[in-house]
Amino acid sequence: MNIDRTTHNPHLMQKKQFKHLLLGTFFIISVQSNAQIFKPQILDNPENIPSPVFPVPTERQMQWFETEFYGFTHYGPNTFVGREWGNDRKPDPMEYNPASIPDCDQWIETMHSAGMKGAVVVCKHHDGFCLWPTESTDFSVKNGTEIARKVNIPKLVSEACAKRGMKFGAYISPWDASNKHYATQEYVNNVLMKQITEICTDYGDMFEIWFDGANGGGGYYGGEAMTTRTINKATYYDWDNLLDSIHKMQPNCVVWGREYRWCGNEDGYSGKECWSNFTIDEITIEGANNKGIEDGIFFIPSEVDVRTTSKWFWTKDDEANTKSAEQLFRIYLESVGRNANLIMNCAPNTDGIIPEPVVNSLEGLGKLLDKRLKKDFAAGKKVSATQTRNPGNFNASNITDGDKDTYWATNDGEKTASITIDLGKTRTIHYVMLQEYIRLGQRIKGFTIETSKDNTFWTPFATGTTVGYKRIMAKDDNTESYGEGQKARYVRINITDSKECPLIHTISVY
Ligand code: FUL
Repeated sequence: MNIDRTTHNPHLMQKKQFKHLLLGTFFIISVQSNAQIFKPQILDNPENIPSPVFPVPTERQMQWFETEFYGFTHYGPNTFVGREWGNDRKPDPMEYNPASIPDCDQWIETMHSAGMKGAVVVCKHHDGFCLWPTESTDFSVKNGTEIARKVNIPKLVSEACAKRGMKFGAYISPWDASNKHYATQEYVNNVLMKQITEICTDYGDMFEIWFDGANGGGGYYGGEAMTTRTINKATYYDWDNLLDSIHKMQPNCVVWGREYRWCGNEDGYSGKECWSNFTIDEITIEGANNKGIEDGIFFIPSEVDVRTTSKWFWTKDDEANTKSAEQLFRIYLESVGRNANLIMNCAPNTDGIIPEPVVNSLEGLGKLLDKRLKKDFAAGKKVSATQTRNPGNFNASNITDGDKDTYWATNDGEKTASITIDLGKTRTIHYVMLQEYIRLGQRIKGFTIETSKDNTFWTPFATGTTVGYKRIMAKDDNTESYGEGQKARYVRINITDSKECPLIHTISVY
């Protein structure tokens, strides 16, 4: 593979940014002491743009964050044999046995009704079966039943997404329990890489690729059932090389474990304090996946992965465990509302459709999102702030102008401030949503929210720590129920601590 590690690897790029920052600082110091001789460009900042607080997101990470909420489909041989992993069976392509062409349009329509903006489709799970006609192995639809041979799941899903303007992503399990080359270099170079290449070149634009850290060790491996073949996950898959190659094929696609991270649980919540800052040695730091690392030097935001039932693959019995729309709404608040993206599993059944109980809950979720988080009482309303960065275009009115590219800021060194929004009339407030301008880094470390009917007497609403891309605060940060709300005309946000001058592009009130 022909790779340029410096321009395509975000970690090397972030290291480079850091080095430039240090060099920049040195340069400023050295030119200042020789001010008569040089007129340094580096000090020109006519718009008074605040300096970044590193690490900062790449453009593709920004686009990923803006996708916020999307679906996951676990479907394949496991669906037909009632297993979650399927690593203990002799690989048999006939096990994947759809009676008719699966209705992928129904999958995506269901996700759309829930308010999702994309779909990540399992193309190959741990059992190694490929749901598209790959050249990389015989264990695929190519050697399946008459109907299976006509079905290409990534193709059908990508087309259904494109039809609705939804984004497309893919899951490919690096661990392959049936491939006889697994644990050798041959597997990484000629099996896994071939599979990734096929998926990244044949199905249009991708926004995310999921690699999964699971590795059961054992597997069938073409005859030697359950032989333990452990690998060193940190080195075996040659992550840097994979990352570079994927970006060459899919420039907008973020890569699991490198450009976004697993949130540390499958129960649907991110930490109340959640930093996108991280390190790649997270294993050594307790709880780091869930809350990030305040001073981590890499920008690797969190993604919450959750099931709508209790299993990843469908079984008839498990339909009874379908979470209610209210439960899914709470998960939304505790993921998207806590500076993480949310990927929600929608498992199709043996008839090739997402079953009715799950459809009902997802539609219900879409309705709750519309009812509770759509009409923004603060949109276009009057805002004032105790401090505003000057000179420049950083007025508090930027916070309610509906433009994510304009933001309010304070002067350098001013790390606390209060912002007051006048809603124009008394409203019943359930949620306050805050968004930092994270293109220049996640900065806020503490804030409180208060409300008032008369702009004189204030009642506490909630207290939080960091904000990031998006933080949705319920009354007392209690996500358990919708509650009564709090009646008020004025909302005041007090920033109590920040790494550097805080930058906020939007505050919404619902
Ligand atoms: C886990 C896997 O082992 C599960 O089967 C599922 O695919 C989930 C999303 O990730 O690590």
